[in-house]
Amino acid sequence: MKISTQFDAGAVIVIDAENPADIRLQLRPDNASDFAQWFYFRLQGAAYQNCVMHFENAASAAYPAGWEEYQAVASYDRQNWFRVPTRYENGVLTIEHTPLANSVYYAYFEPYSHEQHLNLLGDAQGSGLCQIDDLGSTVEGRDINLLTIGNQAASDLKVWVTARQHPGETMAEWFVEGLLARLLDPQDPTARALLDQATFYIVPNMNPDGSVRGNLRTNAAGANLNREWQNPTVARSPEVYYVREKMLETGVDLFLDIHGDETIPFVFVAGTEGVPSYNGRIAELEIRFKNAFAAASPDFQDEHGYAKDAPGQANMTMATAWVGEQFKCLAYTLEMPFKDNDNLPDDDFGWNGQRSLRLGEAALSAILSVLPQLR
Ligand code: GEM
Ligand code: ZN
Repeated sequence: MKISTQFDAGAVIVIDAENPADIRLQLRPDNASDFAQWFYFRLQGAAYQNCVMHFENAASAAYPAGWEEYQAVASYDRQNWFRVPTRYENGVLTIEHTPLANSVYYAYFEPYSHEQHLNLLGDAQGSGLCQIDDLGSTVEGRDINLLTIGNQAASDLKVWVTARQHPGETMAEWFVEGLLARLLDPQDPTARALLDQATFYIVPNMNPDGSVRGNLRTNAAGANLNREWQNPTVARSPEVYYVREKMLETGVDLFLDIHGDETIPFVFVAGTEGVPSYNGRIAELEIRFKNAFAAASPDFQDEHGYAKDAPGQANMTMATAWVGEQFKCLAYTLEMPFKDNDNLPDDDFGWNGQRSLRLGEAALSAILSVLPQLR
């Protein structure tokens, strides 16, 4: 029996893997920080054996409450992923599964590889409606790519979407894949109406270094990018630095920052109620956006989510707060669950890449609903 991780986003510590009935593992922290929760590994040589995999340090995960009611995902081909029996007891996360083949993968959530990312860029450019620009290089020298879709007319509204500041939140890039596919569909009336009035600036992966490394939350320098927006630096957070510079060049009329949440089993948004300039205009836009989003997707809801920030108490180092304040615009953090969406549960798959992709498609309807009121 063998456990391996030498592939894109592979991450686990093996303590002992001799006995299939007692495989001892640990969560591996991000490469330059203490955040730990993401795991992704390959198990070989255990076909038809009842495998019991214990993560002995699960209680020290970044979000231990993320293990409550959580089920890990598994795949034989890395394309079709399904949930497997998982329990969290006495600080130990245990996956119990009998593989039906000699090679099987287990992960925290459905991965989105760097090859998929590069293919996403190529497919978008191939549409003839999308321009790829390089904004700069990450800490480890990977490209930070911006996709620009639209006529870039001076009068155009500017809609910005960033995703995967936190690399382990792979649902964010699945979401962008869905949003892009619909936006680039010349037969889609919502997409056509949007591109008549707006130019879209989309960064499908803010953190490619952390993604390849199998980090949960930080870039290769150990920076949590969603805490770098007030004072990014090229040395520690070039990913934020270069995107922020481009935003200051283009302006922003609407901003969505796409994330995943380890604990809350729902799809929800978090706005800018805590930034100094928050006012009735933005509050009205938020209501309009959420109503349209709920009409476009039963997977979206506004009952469960983060506690509202008190007036003036927003954390201004976060993307949504900084962008909302800097540009006095509608700005949302959009969260999808690592677990499942409890108002539309799917026992076989939970929340997954395809549901994230469909939500990205639906988000365009919500964006269209507020476009006329953005300025
Ligand atoms: C959050 S995203 C911002 C949370 N916003 C409010 N208003 N509480 C983070 O960055 O910690 C969660 C995530 O990473 O998805
Ligand atoms: Zn996040």
